[in-house]
Amino acid sequence: MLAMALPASMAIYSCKPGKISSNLDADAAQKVYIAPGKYDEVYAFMSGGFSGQIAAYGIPSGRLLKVIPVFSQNPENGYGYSEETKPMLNTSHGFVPWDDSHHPELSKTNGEDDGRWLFINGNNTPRIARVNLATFKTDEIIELPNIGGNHASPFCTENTEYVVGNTRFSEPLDNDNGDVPIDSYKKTFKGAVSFVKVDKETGAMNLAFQLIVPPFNYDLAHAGKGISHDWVFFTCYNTEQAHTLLEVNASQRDKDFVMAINWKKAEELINQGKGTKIPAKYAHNVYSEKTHTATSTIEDGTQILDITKFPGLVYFMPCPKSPHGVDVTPDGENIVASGKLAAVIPVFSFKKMLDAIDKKDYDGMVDGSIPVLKYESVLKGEVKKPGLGPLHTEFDGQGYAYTTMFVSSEVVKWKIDNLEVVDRSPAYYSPGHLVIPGGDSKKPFGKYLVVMNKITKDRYLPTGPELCQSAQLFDITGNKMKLLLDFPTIGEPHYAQAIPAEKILKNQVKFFKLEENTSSFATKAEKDAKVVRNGKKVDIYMTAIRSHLAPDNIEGIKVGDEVNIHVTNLEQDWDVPHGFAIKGANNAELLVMPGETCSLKWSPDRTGIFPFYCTDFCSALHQEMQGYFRVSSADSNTPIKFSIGVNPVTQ
Ligand code: K7E
Ligand code: CUA
Repeated sequence: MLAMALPASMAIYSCKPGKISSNLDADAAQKVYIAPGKYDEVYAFMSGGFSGQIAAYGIPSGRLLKVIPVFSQNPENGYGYSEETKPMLNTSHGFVPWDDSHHPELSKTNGEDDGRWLFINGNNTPRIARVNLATFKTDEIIELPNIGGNHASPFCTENTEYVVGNTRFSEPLDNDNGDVPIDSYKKTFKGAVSFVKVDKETGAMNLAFQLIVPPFNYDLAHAGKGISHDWVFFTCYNTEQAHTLLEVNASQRDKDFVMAINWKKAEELINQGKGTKIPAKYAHNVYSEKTHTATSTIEDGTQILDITKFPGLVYFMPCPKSPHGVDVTPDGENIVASGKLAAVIPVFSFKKMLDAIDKKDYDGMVDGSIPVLKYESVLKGEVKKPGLGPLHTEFDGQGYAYTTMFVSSEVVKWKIDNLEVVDRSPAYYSPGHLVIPGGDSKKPFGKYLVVMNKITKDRYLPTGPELCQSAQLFDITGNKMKLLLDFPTIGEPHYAQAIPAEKILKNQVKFFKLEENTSSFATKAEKDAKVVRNGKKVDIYMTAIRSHLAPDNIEGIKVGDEVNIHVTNLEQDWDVPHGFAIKGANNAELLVMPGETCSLKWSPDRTGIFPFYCTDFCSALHQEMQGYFRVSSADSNTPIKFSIGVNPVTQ
């Protein structure tokens, strides 16, 4: 959540609790009503914030469709608990089963959302994840070295050539001696911008290079498009370079910066061999749909470019008052940066920026060599009196921009060509990000706007000390925004992406083909189910199909064994997962998709009979889908024995 130091007079909400939603559309109920059995028009993917996950919603209904586990263990389906998925959460710090995810970003082709992948940042232990939207599974996570707080991340260039990220907390580079006095900040701390290359066909990521930048706090980013294709823009605050009480010390300067990076130029320099290779350790985790298994590799080394050594790579544009969001209009010409403490919204012109660069229209240098362009020279204009606390802006493709006002709790619609405010609507309460389908792309779909609020107050039935975070859906087809719906969200959503459903629907994987399952622990037919002891290690090759687990009677396991149960779901049909859980296992369940193999590690600590069962109500005889382990003492002679269907009850 954003916390800000504000003069007392500003620290008020314009919308008092209990205020009636006067902007409510008279036909709101009809507009959000999706008849039973009908699909929503749009998918919205909202970050889970401190939940570390992504939630997929149907819009306009606001129905929660799925929580996609990304950075946090998810006992609901065993993500991060199964042997196959644990490597996804590996980092250079070891297993990190949680993160703080803020900015989902859809992959783009020609500047348009293509519905293939969804990237998202891990803010705490810097990582970028890639979710496959054909399976709604996290396929890849790459750690980013040399940074602290991967907040300004991940944002795609126009054809997803790169996803970029920048550091929120500057710090010494990993390989420098980091054991330095904190007050040596200005000398020893650095920022680093990561460029992660994305393979066009597979989506596979790799850390191509990093730019070493001044030790500011980098907050958000968006890449250019169209005429600004070659550029990416970051906001920075704390250009004061404070390292304590930032609330006060990072709000000293009247203007901070938007940092413009010519990524094409950076790429050229790297291709010309101008990069410097430095040691850096980071995890790169990849999940395979064929083996149904993730592998984690610790990579070593990255290439850097020190921006002070390469003129023309980076420029700073002054931006009022601790800017937060930076958003680029669909045509790529205007760059909108929102200063959290500013009373105006500055809109920069890309053409003017190029012009100012040509004319060397500078207003000083950062670090003696990186030009600061003159504010007046790069400014298209300011949106006047937009409200208080502008944070984020999206576009409808009809010539309008929509900006959230955190402090005055409203969404403001303004016209891009003349920068005039044309409508405003209260938001309940304190909106952070907002999303319009395609709203940060070259071709917004428009129609809906979802604003994600930080404070719920009185909008829902209370739920103890913590109230749920809240999203609000607006109809933006008319001149006036119309409020349609409130709906609660998981965690704290920051950014979201929304996309017409058809772009996702057509790629859906319904089940995994059993014949393509190359897991070394797969059991492709029930007759091949078996139990294998190897010293203290026991591997159980189990199958699941409606409505039994095979084998279902297993004996000969001993206290102190390491038991790995590999369950293959033999179903070849949509929507028939089987679950697997064991009494007392210090672990979550498995939820095994059709055609998939998942493994649960279990170390029984006492003798006895341990039931296991399928947790997903899969058929009329689901309650019969169960079995027993017999666990004997460590020194017993109980032989390994497994069966299904022998010793009938009539015996
Ligand atoms: Cu919440 Cu994008 Cu992390 Cu703004 S950020 S609100
Ligand atoms: Cu399988 Cu219940």
